[in-house]
Amino acid sequence: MTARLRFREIAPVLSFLAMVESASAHAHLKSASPAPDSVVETAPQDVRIAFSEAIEPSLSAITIVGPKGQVATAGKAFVDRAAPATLVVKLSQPLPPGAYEARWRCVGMDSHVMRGSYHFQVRP
Ligand SMILES: [Cu+2]
Repeated sequence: MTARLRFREIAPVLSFLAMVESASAHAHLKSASPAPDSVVETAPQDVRIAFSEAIEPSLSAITIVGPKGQVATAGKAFVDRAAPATLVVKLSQPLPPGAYEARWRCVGMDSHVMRGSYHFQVRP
């Protein structure tokens, strides 16, 4: 049997495995407060991101970066006691008006590291 034939035989198996892998859920952002691309009137006290599944707190993080590139978060993000899929981070002070970027990283049950970011604005 040639190597080529052998590959033909296993190719369907490989593509099936690839499908299973992509169909298995990584933890991803489901919703957030402030919401992505939102404009808020009142400066938030914290930022909360709800993921699609429970996450590993020690390997997950949220950083809020302000208009001048300053980090606006106080301390490490933690998992909400009442919601194991929600990561919360406190802000160091009520956010001054401006545009903010929320950068997040999380590790779900399948141990994949997922990252993303979104923007929101605090209105003057
Ligand atoms: Cu995954």
